[in-house]
Amino acid sequence: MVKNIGRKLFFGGAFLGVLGAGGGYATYQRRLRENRSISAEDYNAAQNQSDVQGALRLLRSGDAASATKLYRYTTCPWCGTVKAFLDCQKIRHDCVEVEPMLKGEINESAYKKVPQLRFDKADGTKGPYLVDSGIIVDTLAKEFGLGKQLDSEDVKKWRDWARGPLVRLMTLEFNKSLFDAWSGYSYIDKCDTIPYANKLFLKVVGAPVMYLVALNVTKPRLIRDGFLSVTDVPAERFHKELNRFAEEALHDAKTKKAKPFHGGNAPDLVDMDTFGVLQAVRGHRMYDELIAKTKISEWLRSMDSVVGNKPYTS
Ligand SMILES: N[C@@H](CCC(=O)N[C@@H](CS)C(=O)NCC(=O)O)C(=O)O
Repeated sequence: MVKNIGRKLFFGGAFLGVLGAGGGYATYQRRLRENRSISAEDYNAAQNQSDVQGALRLLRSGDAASATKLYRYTTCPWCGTVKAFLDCQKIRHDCVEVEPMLKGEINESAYKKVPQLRFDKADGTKGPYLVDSGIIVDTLAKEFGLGKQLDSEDVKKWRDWARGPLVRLMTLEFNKSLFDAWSGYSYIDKCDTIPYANKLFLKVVGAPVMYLVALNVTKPRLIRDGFLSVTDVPAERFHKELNRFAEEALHDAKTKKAKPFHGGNAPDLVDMDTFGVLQAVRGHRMYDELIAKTKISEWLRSMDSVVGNKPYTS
């Protein structure tokens, strides 16, 4: 009898496990399809361009008639780059937290990735969107007088580094085990707008997917591109890259002295992108570790002060 119940529980559990894994895989494949259904370039091009120009004009003038909204995931590094830009330039905006599993907040958008910057009017009238962090930041940079930086090879080199290998090393460490991937989603517990069932679904299905993607996609790419070797410990390599940033990007080649920001006395697009990427793990044990173990803590403090953040405490 007890043996029978045990067997039923075992087969029942195995059945649910297979069902969960199958459901997770199907959801993942559907997302990939949706995410590829339209490119950011095509989506942006399909917006009413005179509305976009009008919205950018309002933004530049700081006009109260605009209500700029950043649709994002808190833990999305690319969303962080847009937020860092908006904060550094003191551009008034609200953040809308997108629930990462069903993404109901961006339902009406055919483009399914975040960040998305939406230029509504203050009276609630819907405005156009700009999507893709690189496009958003570059467009705003031109509007806000930072366009010349886009021509600098050095700026380009470090921005590519921040948006490429740095993001990947951070993602790998963030999802290094099933447990880590699960706890990486705990930020969502604080989002009152997200129903409990979605939170659970996110952890049960989302965390294993993130773990598998980190292991099978992110890690091999880092190895292929020479940013990780098979024997490297990802956290150590992540810290090594941040120290390289401190030693090379925050160093003036002419005076041979350290400088407060890559941009000199004020942040430039390199500082904004790098800081923005790292904000994806703000409050996570990875952020405390990078403050304790790398040479960028002073720069982080300076960036916090520019963007108007409270001083960081773990
Ligand atoms: N190149 C894009 C990448 C954006 C991206 O991949 N965002 C992730 C979140 S970090 C996303 O929305 N993935 C699709 C999903 O969650 O389904 C950008 O810079 O904005």
